[in-house]
Amino acid sequence: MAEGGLHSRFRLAREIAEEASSFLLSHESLRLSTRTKAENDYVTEADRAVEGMIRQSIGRAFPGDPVYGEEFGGDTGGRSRWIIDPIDGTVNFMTSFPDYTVSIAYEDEHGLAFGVVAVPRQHEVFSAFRGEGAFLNGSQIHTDESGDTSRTLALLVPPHRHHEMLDGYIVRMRRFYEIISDVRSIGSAALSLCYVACGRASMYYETALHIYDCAAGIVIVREAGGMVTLLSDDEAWLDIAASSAAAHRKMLETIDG
Ligand code: 2AM
Ligand code: CA
Repeated sequence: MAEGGLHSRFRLAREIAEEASSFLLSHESLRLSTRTKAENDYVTEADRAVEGMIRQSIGRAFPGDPVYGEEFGGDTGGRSRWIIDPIDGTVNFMTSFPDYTVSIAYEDEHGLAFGVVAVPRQHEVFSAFRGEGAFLNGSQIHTDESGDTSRTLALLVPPHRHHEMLDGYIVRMRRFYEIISDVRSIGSAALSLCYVACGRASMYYETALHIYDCAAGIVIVREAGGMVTLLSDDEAWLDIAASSAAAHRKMLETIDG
């Protein structure tokens, strides 16, 4: 696709993310309409409503574009597709914890082309287009490349849906304490990636994610100067390590032990 076509999709993605953000802020009461999809895996009326809105807007502007989303599935591996998560951090939304996001990405034959992550409660929108840098509310952002991780945060999220994997993760988590100041666990993969992108944390490590949780955030980290390694390549089970470029080797060594 010509760059013009991609840029108009990027513009649309930013508009949609803002609309979805306003909708979620004014419909937070929908958090009470929760259903359980699987153990520790929930969906609210808001997840479905927002995915419907996003699909409608894409369909109106670009009929025929394949869309892959968490709630309604769709195209999983074509050459070009939208990858959307209407609410990343559903448990946060459900419990009124403020860290939930709307995540919209686009992938073409060269890989991930752009990503937009809106954070309704913080009135923040992160976005990045391949080769053009990463932005937070219009200002360019960069990873923390100071190289000294001892005063920075690592975002570590134990595998809460796979308790059999907890022990191994906690051993790795213990090693992280040797190289960083402290640990946080946000509960939205998209937001965790954005926090690495803008230097609020220097590392993020989580396992067993889906591509829609992290596609937009991956572009944003890379365009902010950081590095992302996918430690597994199954898009329904992604183990992800993201950090500043300066800290990436140290991070991978810490995971490997
Ligand atoms: P979600 O809120 O869209 O479900 C929190 O650790 C991260 O894990 C969030 O990005 C969350 O996305 C994701 N997550 C929650 N349940 C999941 C599941 N069953 N499979 C994969 N990722 C999930
Ligand atoms: Ca979701």
